[in-house]
Amino acid sequence: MKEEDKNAPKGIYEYYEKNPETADDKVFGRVSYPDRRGFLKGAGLATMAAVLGGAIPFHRNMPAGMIPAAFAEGLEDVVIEGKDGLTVLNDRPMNAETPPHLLNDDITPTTRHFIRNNGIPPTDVDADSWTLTIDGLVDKPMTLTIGDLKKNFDVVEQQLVVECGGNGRAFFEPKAKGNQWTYGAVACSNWTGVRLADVLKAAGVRDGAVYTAHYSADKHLSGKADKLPISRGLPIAKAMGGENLIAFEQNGEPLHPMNGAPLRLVVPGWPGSCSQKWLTRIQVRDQVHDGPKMTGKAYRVPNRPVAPGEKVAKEDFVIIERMPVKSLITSPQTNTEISGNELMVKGHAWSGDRKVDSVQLSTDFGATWMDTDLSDPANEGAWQTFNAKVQFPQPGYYEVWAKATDDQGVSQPFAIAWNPKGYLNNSFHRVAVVVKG
Ligand SMILES: Nc1nc2c(c(=O)[nH]1)N[C@H]1C(S)=C(S)[C@@H](COP(=O)(O)O)O[C@H]1N2
Ligand SMILES: [Mo]
Repeated sequence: MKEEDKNAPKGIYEYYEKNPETADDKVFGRVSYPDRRGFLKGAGLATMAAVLGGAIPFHRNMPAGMIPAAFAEGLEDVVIEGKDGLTVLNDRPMNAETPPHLLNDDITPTTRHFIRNNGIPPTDVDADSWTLTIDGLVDKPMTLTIGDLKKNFDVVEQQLVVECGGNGRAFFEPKAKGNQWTYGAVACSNWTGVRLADVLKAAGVRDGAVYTAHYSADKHLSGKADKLPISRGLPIAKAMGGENLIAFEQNGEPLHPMNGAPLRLVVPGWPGSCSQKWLTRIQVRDQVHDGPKMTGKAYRVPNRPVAPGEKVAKEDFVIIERMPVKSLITSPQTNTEISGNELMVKGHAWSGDRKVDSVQLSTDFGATWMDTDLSDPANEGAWQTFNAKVQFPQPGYYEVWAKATDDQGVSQPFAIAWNPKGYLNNSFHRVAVVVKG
């Protein structure tokens, strides 16, 4: 076996084969969540039942470690409790995205918020005893419970976009390694929490602070306690922006276990990886953070445009900061057939930490563009919603294309700006529509 293969993440089959008794614990993580019983609950059987979408009446007859036929049929049959209609891209770690037409709501329901895990989520999460430590280059290091956060700081509610830096990777040619996200590693839920900036101010950030470092309770895929799956951070200036939350509620309820329960960062407009889930510690550092997935080529792009397939030296990669201007058509679903010659088109647009000025649609492969009605964002960091009625001159095959332009005059490109790791694909979203006579 080549070195590369040995270290590749294991899929479900391989894992069950090797270690059947503990496989579903390892694959899905055990979660005990006091006020939301029913999610992957702890015992292997309950975990399995939750993933299969129902209790298993004849479970006593199941050989230990048998892979249910539902999995054998493929990942599309994996049901994640509390999620609805997501496409599972990887089972270990769990990664699942949302088809565009299920993102039609202005506020993304928790059931449709994508899941991007780098490791194994924590088990036995107890929101009441969970603590967050702020330390490093601060005057007053502190350890706070979620109760302390609620009591000592302004509690705010914000609609915030979380988008994975690798959203759209599936369309890179040559292919980039990693989860093959198409369109749906993005969501805009309503988050409740306290401002990261307020907490950092209370701790007293000292002169010389450069970057934050975020730590969490999920485990590395290897199971080794001294290895972290991911620990990212933010430049101090971004961390002190009022838009970032330390969140304990998602759409008015405790966070979904796969979205970081009981506590996470939500950093709108920057790669989703900045929004550390299962947050336990924020350290203030006097240098750019160098935790796992901060260094090398992770969440980085070349410092100049490169040709598809071009090799780029490691030192020429820079950390991705804001996410680029982008739009998504959420209605109609692609491959819709209509009769008649008109169709309402709806979707969302966002641009890092900027506002979107306009979204235009084309039904003639980009030759002409029409304007849409575009809403203002509900708050800084929320996506905006566009609507327009499009008309088709005669029956046949059409594509509806969407193009957003932000308040700095920057538009989405037609083609992907290729980079080795497949980040930041903000090319036009295209949906197919067939008009029947
Ligand atoms: N602790 C922890 N935080 C994490 C991750 C992770 O694997 N572990 N994944 C990050 C990445 S890459 C993304 S895109 C977002 C996704 O958030 P979601 O799973 O709630 O959609 O979480 C980020 N926070
Ligand atoms: Mo991500």
